[in-house]
Amino acid sequence: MDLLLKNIGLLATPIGVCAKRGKEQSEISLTNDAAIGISNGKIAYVGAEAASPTASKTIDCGGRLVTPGLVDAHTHLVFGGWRQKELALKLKGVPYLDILKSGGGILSTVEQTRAESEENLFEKGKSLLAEMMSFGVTTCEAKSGYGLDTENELKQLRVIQKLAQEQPVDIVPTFMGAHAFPKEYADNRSGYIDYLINEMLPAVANENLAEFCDVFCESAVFTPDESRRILKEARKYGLIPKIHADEIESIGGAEIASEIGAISAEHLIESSDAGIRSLAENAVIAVLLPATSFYLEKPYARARDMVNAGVAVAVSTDFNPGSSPGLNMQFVLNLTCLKYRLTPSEALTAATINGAAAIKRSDVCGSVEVGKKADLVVWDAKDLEYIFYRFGSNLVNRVIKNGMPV
Ligand code: IZC
Ligand code: ZN
Repeated sequence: MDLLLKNIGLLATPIGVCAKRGKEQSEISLTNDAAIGISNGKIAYVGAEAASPTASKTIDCGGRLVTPGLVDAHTHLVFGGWRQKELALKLKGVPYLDILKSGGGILSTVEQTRAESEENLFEKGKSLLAEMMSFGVTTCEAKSGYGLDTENELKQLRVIQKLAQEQPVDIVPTFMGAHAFPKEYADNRSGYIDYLINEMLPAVANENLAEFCDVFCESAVFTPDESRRILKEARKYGLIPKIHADEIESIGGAEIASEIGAISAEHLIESSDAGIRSLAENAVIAVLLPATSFYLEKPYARARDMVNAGVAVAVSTDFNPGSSPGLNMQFVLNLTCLKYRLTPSEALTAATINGAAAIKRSDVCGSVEVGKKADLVVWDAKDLEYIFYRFGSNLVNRVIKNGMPV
């Protein structure tokens, strides 16, 4: 054994390699006085400290809580600039999509991202990932969508690829050319969609730069028909569909996710009862983003109803410069309990194994079990409730990534 974590007061983790739905979402394993053995970056022992193997190095966890590393399954991590100037508009009551309509919002980030070099985007992304990990995240997803032309979408995805290679957080890449209509195509929607399908998608697939394809489905952005068409084409290139659905308006986004067999549907603030039922019936994971509801001052998605209906619920930051300029997953944990009314056990599942399942990584991370990556958080806490109850402080004592103390 390379490393033994001993004197773990409480180990709290979901168990298994699949998304947890319904009652299963609350069924986590709780072990007092535990130890975790690590070999070659993977978990090799989990159990009673008394029976633990010897190791060349030991970390005394001081009776603290240990959980799996958190999984942030929905981020727009790589972008140029910020959008603090929109705060004044927001305070005047200008809606998020009206800012986009007037050429700001996502389009302002597109301008700043196009103007930025690959090197600068890489350095910025690297420092943001270090901050994310300091809050307990060991795996995340990252979307393109601030290039909106072939050259700049590829640039963003190459930055994501290089970040995945050169810093410790595991990153899963998503192509999101369908994030907005670029100004060159403001009056030619079908022209942009043809360009996306005929040029961008093949280029992304050719360089193997993405695993998923996502679309911002809203009546004012990509309509349900346009979203369906793009995601079906993406599938032909092996990209798995994801969809930003029913964030601002209830337009049947959840139903489209079900119909096309998306792995996950994101936001779902305005989803209908029928939409929720369809997610459960088709085993689509709901990736809910409470920090976006907080920041846009919108209602919170019906997470409680979703869990009760048998939908696997994951939670993520939606980190982006417009609607969620925060990357602290611990704040998301607080909101998951307080606003979504999930219990700490359900919320832990949402932020670990269910997030991992939404990005096809639940076989390698998202729980503390022999054979999985040794991605762990040692918390400055003695019990699970504490990390959901406290807010505003960073409660991470130490992060272990691939068996290495960070
Ligand atoms: O930059 O505003 N919702 N896309 C969909 C975003 C938010 C990101 C942004
Ligand atoms: Zn998003």
